[in-house]
Amino acid sequence: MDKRELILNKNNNIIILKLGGSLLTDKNKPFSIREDIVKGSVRQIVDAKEKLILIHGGGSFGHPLAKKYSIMKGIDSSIPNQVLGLTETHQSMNEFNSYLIKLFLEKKYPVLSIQASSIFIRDSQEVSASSMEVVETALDLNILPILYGDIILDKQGSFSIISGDQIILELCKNLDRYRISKVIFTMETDGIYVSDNESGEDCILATECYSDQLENLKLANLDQKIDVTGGIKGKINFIQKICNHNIPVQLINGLKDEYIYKSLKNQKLDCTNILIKR
Ligand code: IP8
Repeated sequence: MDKRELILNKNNNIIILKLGGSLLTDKNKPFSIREDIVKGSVRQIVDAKEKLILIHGGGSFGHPLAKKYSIMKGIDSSIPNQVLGLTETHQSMNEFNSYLIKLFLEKKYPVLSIQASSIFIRDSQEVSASSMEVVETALDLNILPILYGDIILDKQGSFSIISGDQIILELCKNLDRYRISKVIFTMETDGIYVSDNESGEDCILATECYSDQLENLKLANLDQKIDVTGGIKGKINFIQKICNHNIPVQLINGLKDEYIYKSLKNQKLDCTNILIKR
């Protein structure tokens, strides 16, 4: 039996954990890290010792620059220095990611930063993944792969942004040798809030919901900060697509005591669970 077969025979379940950019940074203040929250999140991941892939969002390192240069709209020669702005956006995300990577390494926890802009390319509306081998081989070696919202180039010679949520969806579609047991979105709220016609309450937490009910949820109106990749409505759209791969999704509050740890350990939480009908 070769090494690869041995690995395949082992338990190959993994979790995908997303740490939202608005949780980790102050989205209203460019380039500001919420250090205590980031450090607390890293510690909980290290303590949990679960096999996972970590994804983080852009927060104040990605969205303000992406907005300033209209990166989402693609190449536009009327925007001064747009291509330079594209590369600055990428570099800004790298710097934020390096901060996280260093925290893991200080705890002697093996992590590998994988740049989405190097492994994905867009072709019209579709994202294609050149290879998931790097991610899977890192997992084989018990290395925690870390990916993050980034810029993405496209085959038509333009560019846009690939959000952390889109990266998760691509992993759900393309991972071959690993089975994703759940996707956790860590945010600064308890989950999805809805308005309830029956009780007349206009903001209650949806604690459990089947993926096929997502479409009909009456979302409560919550404040939105700058988010070039779509806010909660965009997130629900991605969640539906993730669930189409039979993967349950959990949305949790990363500000609550040990919630990241507890979620990784499948403990009971006050949060939103999106379930799959079997
Ligand atoms: O915060 C966006 O990633 P997200 C990344 O996951 C950039 O939407 C560069 C704006």
